[in-house]
Amino acid sequence: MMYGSDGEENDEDEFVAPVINRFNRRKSAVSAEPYDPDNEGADRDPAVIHPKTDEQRNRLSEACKNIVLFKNLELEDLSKVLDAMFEKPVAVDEHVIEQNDDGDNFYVIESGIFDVYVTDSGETRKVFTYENQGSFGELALMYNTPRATTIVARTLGSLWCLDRVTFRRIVVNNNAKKRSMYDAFIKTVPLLSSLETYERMKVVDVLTARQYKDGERIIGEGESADCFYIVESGEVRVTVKRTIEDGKTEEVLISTCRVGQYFGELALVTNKPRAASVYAVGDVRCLVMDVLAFERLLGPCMEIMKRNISNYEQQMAAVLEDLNSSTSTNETEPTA
Ligand code: 1OR
Ligand code: 1OR
Repeated sequence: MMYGSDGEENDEDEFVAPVINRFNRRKSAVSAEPYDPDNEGADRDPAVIHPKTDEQRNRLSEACKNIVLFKNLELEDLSKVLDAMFEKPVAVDEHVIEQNDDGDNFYVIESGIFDVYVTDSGETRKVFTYENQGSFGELALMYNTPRATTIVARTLGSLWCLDRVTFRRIVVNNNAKKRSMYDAFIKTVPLLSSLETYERMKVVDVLTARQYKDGERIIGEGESADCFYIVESGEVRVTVKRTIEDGKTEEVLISTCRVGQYFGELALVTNKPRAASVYAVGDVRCLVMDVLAFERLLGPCMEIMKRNISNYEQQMAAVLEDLNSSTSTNETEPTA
């Protein structure tokens, strides 16, 4: 290992770690410990550098391309992270992480299949499998908790490791604020209330905030769909086009979504074009998730969404009935 000469840290905020999951035996110690960057010895430890061949560097960049925790990093920080990473071959049945151990490294998968086990009250069950991609081992480093799971290689594999100090100094600094800021909001979103803490944090990591001005169109009916939205502040109106006489169409208001409600799920669930248009009412902020993250992370909420989708048809019938029984209404606006 070689050492460079860098190591600044300027995040003054205290980050209070949330409880990680209900299987964590040392819960109280976990939630009581604040994140204190000053304790990390940022000024004392020089930057870690593991020299790499061009070939290694290319493989590493490729493996890290979709790592969510690296997405917010400035190029310079990302470069420091990549410098510090080192390659580790893994044998079949090797335990990369042992539940309840202290955390040493964060791992990015280059190749291999890794099973995740949780032991609770003497009972061990498999909770997840990583297949040739992804990352793990961030929780113990982020929140100073014991390892939440045991991770075992099912095949030969190769991992890229990032030491605890560099991970905390660079990656935690950049992501902790986002997690603490959005976690509080996400907890109040009814759709997501059934998620485990760990699942909720994964959701927070992939969300991005978007702002819209009054009247701005967020979704256009008939367009193809690539993301899902939760209203963080403000309100949106959902409208559908219907044909009136002479081939003219008008947009009919069918519902509104307020803070904590979601929209844009229908096209993703049904694989069809957008069923309605959605417009901002006043200034609006939405949290947005792309379709891949939606499919990967919101599986546990699918039943609720499907139930709500089946209500749409009933609501639609009621709206149409209302419209037909009144010739003019202030809830419609001509568009063509
Ligand atoms: P860590 O540092 O605690 C074990 O070390 C790692 O396993 C952990 O970080 C996560 O990166 C990873 N719950 C908690 N940790 C998980 C889970 C998980 N899956 C992978 N890890 N659950 C599985 C959710 C599909 C919830 C289990 C109840
Ligand atoms: P999307 O991906 O189709 C438009 O993009 C979004 O508007 C849609 O997902 C839903 O989130 C929402 N009632 C309430 N919301 C709806 C409806 C709907 N359709 C779409 N969205 N109805 C169905 C209308 C065809 C019933 C209205 C009473």
